[in-house]
Amino acid sequence: MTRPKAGIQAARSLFDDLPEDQTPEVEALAEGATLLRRFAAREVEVLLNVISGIAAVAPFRHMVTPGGFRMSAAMSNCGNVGWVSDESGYRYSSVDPERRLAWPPIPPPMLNLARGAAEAGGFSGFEPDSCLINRYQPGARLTLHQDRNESDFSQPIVSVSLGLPAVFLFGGLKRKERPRRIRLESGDVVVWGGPSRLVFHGVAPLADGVYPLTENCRINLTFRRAL
Ligand code: MD3
Ligand code: FE
Repeated sequence: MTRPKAGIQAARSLFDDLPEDQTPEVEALAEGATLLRRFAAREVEVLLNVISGIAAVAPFRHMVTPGGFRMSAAMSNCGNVGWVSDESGYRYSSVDPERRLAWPPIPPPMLNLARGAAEAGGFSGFEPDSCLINRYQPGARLTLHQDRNESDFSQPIVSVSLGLPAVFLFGGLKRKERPRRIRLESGDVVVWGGPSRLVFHGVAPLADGVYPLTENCRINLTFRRAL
């Protein structure tokens, strides 16, 4: 009775020393929305390094909503324009208001990832001009909202999760629709386009945890064609 179990345990201990499974997997979430599990798993470390480089130029900051609330996620941007928020509203700006300088360009490893993911999600020719970098620490969240500051809703959005896992809230086209909860892990990529482009979405408060390369942070990259 104990022999097969011991055998399974022995086999398991062999796998314990292997790296985690990095096989990508495609999951259709809704019309136009595709979860590419582990699509960026092999690039997590490179991405975190290029993000550090961007943050050294354009530091993470907590923006203020038009309603006057400090956002719990810290943000920075790269690209021709960056998403900014203050008392006067949300908008895209070619100038970082903190530094009064242009945002750093999107580094090639990020741009290539965004193009490849859009293609894999069924959107060819995606050329993002903006990448919002959101940094979540435990307790940080993003309340349900729509992304509608972009000029062309036929363009998809590509999001890349890095670091600690998060529960993503995937709602419908009306705010009152109860959102589905989707766990996103480091290296997961989601492409949002077509009928899913204007769905309400958010991020549940980040749980405590430790991810070796980011300590207690989740970082999300959101690639958009803003202009
Ligand atoms: C679905 N960021 O910055 S990325 C945002 O994890 C934002 O930081 C979240 O929502 C984050 O606006 C979610 C996933 C995402 C981004 C844009 C979408 C999902 C979307 C636009 C339409 C539908
Ligand atoms: Fe959003």
